[in-house]
Amino acid sequence: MDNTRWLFDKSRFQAQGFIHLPSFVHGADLESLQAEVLALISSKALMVPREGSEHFFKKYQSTSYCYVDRHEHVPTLAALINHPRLRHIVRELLPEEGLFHASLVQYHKAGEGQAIPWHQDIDPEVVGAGQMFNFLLYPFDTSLESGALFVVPGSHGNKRLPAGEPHGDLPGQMHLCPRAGDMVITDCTLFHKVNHNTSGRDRMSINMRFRNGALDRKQTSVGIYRNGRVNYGG
Ligand SMILES: O=C(O)CCC(=O)C(=O)O
Repeated sequence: MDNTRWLFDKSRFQAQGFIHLPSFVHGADLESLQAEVLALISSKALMVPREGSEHFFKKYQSTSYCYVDRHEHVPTLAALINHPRLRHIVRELLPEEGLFHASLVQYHKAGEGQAIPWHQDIDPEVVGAGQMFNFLLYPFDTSLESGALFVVPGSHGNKRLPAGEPHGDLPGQMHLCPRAGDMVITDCTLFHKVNHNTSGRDRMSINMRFRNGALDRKQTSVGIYRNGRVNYGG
């Protein structure tokens, strides 16, 4: 996985709350990742069951198919979690103790209009910035039509998302269309969303989440949306 185009600029990351690292995975590793992720999403038994979640889909309009902690079924991903280059960034961000928290594959199927509205992965009033991070890896190219990653640079910290329309525009928003093999790292308090997949192509992301080892899992189980907060832990 040698990659000379790779660079992690910590001060830039800390200022804007995210960073886009092109071509983090490429060549044979990318091909394996693609094949393994396609195999994963073809197995409905490995997906988080959707029965009983109709209220959540309707209210929050977060509709992706999710595969949580299935990295043992995706050997290239399991290896990546412990890859020296990735662990180097984790150490830069969490010098005291950076713990692997969870993996999450999200799938927006062609023709279903799936999306993820504005959210913060953790409650910024409880945890704050610099404590938990998403390492998002894109196995295939994304586009504005299949679902761009929208972010508000500098929105990470202790502020909560303003109340409003789940997908409504926010001041300062911008979007990224990561290509196959790109990594986007975000602070979990950053305001971010994925717009609807209106394309004829499937859209997938892989998330490797790391947290400060001093954080208790109870502190990280609440996600913030523009129209409410959700305790994923139950
Ligand atoms: O799929 C993406 O691009 C972003 C996923 C996301 O918002 C998340 O995992 O919190």
